[in-house]
Amino acid sequence: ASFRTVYAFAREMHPKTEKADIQYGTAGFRTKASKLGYVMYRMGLLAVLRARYKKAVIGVMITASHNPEPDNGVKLVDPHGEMLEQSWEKWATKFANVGDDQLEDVIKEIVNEFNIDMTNRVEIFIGKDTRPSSPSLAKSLMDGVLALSGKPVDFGIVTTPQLHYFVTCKNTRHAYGVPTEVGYYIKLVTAFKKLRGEEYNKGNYKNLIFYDGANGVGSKKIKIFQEQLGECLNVRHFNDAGIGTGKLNFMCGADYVKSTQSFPTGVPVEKNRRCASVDGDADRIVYYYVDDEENFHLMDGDRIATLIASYLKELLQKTGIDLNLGLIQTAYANGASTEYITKQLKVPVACVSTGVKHLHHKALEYDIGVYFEANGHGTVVFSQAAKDKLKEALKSEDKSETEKKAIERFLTLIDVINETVGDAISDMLLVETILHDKGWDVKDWEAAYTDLPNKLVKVVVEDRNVITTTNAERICTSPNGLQDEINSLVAKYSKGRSFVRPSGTEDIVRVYAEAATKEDTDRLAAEVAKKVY
Ligand code: NG1
Ligand code: ZN
Repeated sequence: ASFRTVYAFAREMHPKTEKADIQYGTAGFRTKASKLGYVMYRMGLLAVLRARYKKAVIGVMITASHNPEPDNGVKLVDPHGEMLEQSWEKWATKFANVGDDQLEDVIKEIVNEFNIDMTNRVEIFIGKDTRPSSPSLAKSLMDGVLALSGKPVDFGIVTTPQLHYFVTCKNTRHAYGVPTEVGYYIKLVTAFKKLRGEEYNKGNYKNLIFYDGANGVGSKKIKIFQEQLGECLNVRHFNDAGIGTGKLNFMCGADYVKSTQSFPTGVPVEKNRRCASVDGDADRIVYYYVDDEENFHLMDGDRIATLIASYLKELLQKTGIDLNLGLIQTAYANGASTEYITKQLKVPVACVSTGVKHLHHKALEYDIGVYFEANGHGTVVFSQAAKDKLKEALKSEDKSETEKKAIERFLTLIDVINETVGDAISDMLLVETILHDKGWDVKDWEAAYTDLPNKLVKVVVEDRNVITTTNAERICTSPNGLQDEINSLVAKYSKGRSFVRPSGTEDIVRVYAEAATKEDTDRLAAEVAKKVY
């Protein structure tokens, strides 16, 4: 390929407009949409190089998730539907920050380093959220893909997890499913209907959920699910402002509900009604309700994870098959959830650093790995060996009819789950399936354990990177002495726990604290925050 077009295109149509460097972080690049044109062009180039290197389809998602509408962002999706491999993040950063006239040199550098065959024909799958800036950014991205003779395949407006699913399906030659939107709905909806059976209301479970689409792509897509699910799952849908009405994520959506621990606007308050909110690209979900006294109750990612893990454990016991099951959390998981899952459910828990790629990676070590961030991003992954074992057992004559029924249910459950990445709507279908099967309403679900009061504080400092951490970010290794100070503050409070870490997505330090009472929690958070300033 001639790299000359790369420079010409860059200079004429996508010149670098920003002087300041940007960094490919946990969520890819994310900033004001107006600053991203040239970054998109360059990510188009990088995606083609990555695809040629991997000899596979690479995905590119244009979204800024729960950020306000004027923001946008971009993240690359690797061949198996995972986030871009960490060792390539520095290449992404380099591509974004060099001058226009250095682009060709950087391409040559990466081609040499990885011995990339530049004659491969490759496809790049592109998806975008509903932000008004997304179509023009997609155009810049496609120019980058075309400049290196890659083939862009535009899926239009899709959720982040849908794009991950398409990439996985394509690269597994449809073994995971059909790489189209229709294929995605058919897979999930068929499995869900099978699990639900004929009886839609069961015990305390009422077949009605209020759904907050955050005025984003989660609103557009839930409509298609509603059509296909029919009476089977009764979803009443709110916050559907559509494209460009300026309300995306505004006082609604999963991030708003989780971080303010309050009810979103746009959803009518009905006492004891099961509600769920998704975020701006529909990869996160939280549940909540308001009780008779109008108190707000949040069922976050920890709560979803424990529900799923306990259910899978029970079902697994019924199959009579021995598979190992683990739950992956981060330091932000509520201490009460960790205690409940280890002591009562006796499911082993692993703690990893913040960022879905860490959780996903760890989850792959188990036959069944359930992972969730407290903010509602997560899914379940099953090893190929586990799937094979279940399918084999279904044919075996040693298995009883009851066991076979459980195995069949287990296999169907796997099809409701989008294993490629956290998927708000797939997670909702899974939670609804479990609550329905148990005949539970939110209150029964909530009764499992009581969350410890917790608080998350942002601290603005001159350089967030002076704070370094170890042990899944729970201990800080610098600045010197800070951890000792945190230890002595924590020791004053019953059930106290606190840690600090630099954010990977914002220029701040996060302080987390929990303790037995709300007053203690607030005090502990404030005291630790003071040590960070
Ligand atoms: P940072 O900014 O590194 O704390 C935040 C979330 C993560 C994850 C990423 C990516 C918290 C405390 N942190 O990371 O869980 O979702 O954004 O979006 O919620
Ligand atoms: Zn998101």
